[in-house]
Amino acid sequence: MNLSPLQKARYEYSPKLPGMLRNGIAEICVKEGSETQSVADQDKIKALFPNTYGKKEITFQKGQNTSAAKKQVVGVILSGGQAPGGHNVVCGLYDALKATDKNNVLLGFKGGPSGLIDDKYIEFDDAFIDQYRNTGGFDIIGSGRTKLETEEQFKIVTEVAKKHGLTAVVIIGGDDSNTNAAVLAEYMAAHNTGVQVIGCPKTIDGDLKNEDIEASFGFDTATKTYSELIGNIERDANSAKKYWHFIKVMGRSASHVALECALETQPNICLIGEEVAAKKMSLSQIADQIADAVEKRAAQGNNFGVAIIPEGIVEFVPEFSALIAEINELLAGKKTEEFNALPSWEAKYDFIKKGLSKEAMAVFEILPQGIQQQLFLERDPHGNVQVSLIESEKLFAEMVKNKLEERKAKGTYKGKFGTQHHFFGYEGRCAFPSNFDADYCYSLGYNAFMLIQYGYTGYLSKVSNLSKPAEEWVAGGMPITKMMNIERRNGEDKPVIRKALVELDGKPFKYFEANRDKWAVETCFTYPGAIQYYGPASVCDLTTRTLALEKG
Ligand code: FBP
Repeated sequence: MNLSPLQKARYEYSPKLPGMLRNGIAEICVKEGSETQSVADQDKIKALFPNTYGKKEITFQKGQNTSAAKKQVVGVILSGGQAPGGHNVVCGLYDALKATDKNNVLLGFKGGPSGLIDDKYIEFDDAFIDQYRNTGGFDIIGSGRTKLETEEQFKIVTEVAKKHGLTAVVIIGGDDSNTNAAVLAEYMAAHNTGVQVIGCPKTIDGDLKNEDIEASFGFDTATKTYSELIGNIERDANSAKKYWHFIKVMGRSASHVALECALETQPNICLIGEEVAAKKMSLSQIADQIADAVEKRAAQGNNFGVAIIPEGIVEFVPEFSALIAEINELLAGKKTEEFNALPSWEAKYDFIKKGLSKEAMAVFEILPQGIQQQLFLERDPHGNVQVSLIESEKLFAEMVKNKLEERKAKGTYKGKFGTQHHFFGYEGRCAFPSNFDADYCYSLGYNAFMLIQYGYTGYLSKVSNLSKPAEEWVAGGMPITKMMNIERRNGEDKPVIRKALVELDGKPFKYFEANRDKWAVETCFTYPGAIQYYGPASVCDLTTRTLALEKG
């Protein structure tokens, strides 16, 4: 393997554990808290999880380790999109497992949840693990988006577990994967398999958080990476003074990533999907809001600026979601073939016009042609529009341009409007984890093994008090059922972990709201610079503004 100087140096980094886990395995004991209840729909969740519901929250503390000695064979999978720090979860799990008993075994199932079904795995050893310490990516075993959710899959997993003598499975994933971890834990308990299931909270999107889980791992590094790039662009914009930059950032649904980047970089505009939905804003109203800022800045001679657009924005615009729903319907089943066979865009446009309602067509008509075509070309395997592929940064740039031309014609606007577009997503998902993510992830993995060793199942590895130095972090576990409620999914009532959207009365949004009018018109850019790995803790160990505001 070719190693960069930073990679070599990062191998030497010792991730910081919470103080209570630092005294060695022999001195970690459990303090049980009170029994838990699900956040809503208690009776229904209890009925669905008779073996794993209502268990106690637990915290680890310094004291005589009283866990039963038993050989552990643990399987681990990475599930869903990459997030910086995933390798350290595996390393922390491995180190705790080997420190407890060197005969314990850690198997990594490859390519995500499907690895557990197809029985594709490797057994980790020191030499292999050491190549991945403190590095980004999920390439240690790969990841995938197969969902482990059906009874049939659980039966196969039980067989695979039996074959290897697995005592536990650790699932590193987002809200869906951890929901499925809870269902698998219940299945394993109900069938007396003796296999425990523990989850770890992952996603750069930051939407797996609640009163127990303060942050999902990867959010810190990904947002720092995007903020560095946005800050660089702001400085370029402020130097050249000739472009408005429209920057889309990842976040499939919630706008936490966009909001954090805005708090870090103070751009002129940042759209927040949750606010757009709450105010039922139309595309035209959003474009007007941006055009107002462009116009005010132009009046001061500032024909440049930066606008952050969250990836999931269009789904929050009610009229746009209604349009998408109609398009999905219009092309359902065989109608896609019929549509694709039409000889020209004009013929296709005619087909669309006949098929859509008047309201949907009115929205369709205001979209730039490139976006219109995208809506019909980029489809997922179920034939649905792939909303995350819509180039919303271009959509809004184009719509704002049209608005400004109208204003120019009326004589109210006299500026220049040159645009550049960017999409920051994959750039941040495999970055070297920040010190925060390196420490947090290692702690989550280490802690996950302690939960296994103490016999818990259906728990999420929980490390909290994260806005404080690692020494003061609190390690423990929370029954996943505590975070669940019933939601409608694909026409059925399902028990799920509630996805955390941006709270409009939360401190991070309130701070943004209190400052954004000034940021829109003045040039208040801040330049966070690159993630720092070495140097004073006040620079290197800082976590997100979101966490600082929420917990500060
Ligand atoms: P997870 O929810 O699995 O953590 O993935 C999040 C994410 O990075 C989103 O921000 C983005 O929309 C999506 O994954 C992209 O997925 P893919 O890697 O399949 O293109």
